[in-house]
Amino acid sequence: MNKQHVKISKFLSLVLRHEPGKAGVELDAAGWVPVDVLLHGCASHGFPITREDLQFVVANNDKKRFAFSDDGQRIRASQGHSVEVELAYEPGIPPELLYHGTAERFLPSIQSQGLLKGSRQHVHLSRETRTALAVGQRHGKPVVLKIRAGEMHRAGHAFYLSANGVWLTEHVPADFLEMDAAS
Ligand code: HQG
Repeated sequence: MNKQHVKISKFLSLVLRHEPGKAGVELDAAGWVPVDVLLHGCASHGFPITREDLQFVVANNDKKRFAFSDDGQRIRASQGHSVEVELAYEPGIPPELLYHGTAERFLPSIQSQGLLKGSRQHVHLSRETRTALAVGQRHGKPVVLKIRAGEMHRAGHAFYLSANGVWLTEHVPADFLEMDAAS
């Protein structure tokens, strides 16, 4: 992706996850918006995107953040929303261990409350420590937490795998967390 593609990807994240009004569009209950409506809305809000660029960004986005519907007529973000959406992923069985990257300064609060979804719809967990580390770095001095996801699932917590490979859950109680991912 070139610089322009990254700019488009960031704008799409804003519109499709957080503030659809920035492009004058509305998401349906599952987070979808018709592609034509989106392109028209972006253009009329000072951010014109060609259909080719949109297709390129969806296909080549580093985290595959966006997906077209099967008929190609609609688009949505696969996860990461702060607006309320019902993504309708099937509950799944997570790997025994998952990881979450955060900043060191959040640890005391995480230790007492567990992982909270904050402004998003879910807590986001990664299969790999490398991804978790990169996520944590965005917030400050990174720390990678290990989540005993298999145990958590057996204790009745639902997990969902997003279309782009992120594991989602409502809340991770502190009991299932290990502060030192290397241990
Ligand atoms: C922290 C990226 C204090 C949490 C990534 C995180 C991800 C607490 C921050 C996606 C806490 C929320 C989401 C507690 C959690 N006390 N802090 N009890 N519980 N936190 O950005 O997971 O590149 O909403 O650890 O790949 O960092 O945008 O969540 O540090 O999948 O596609 O509160 O964003 O994807 O921050 O990132 P965020 P996140 P994209």
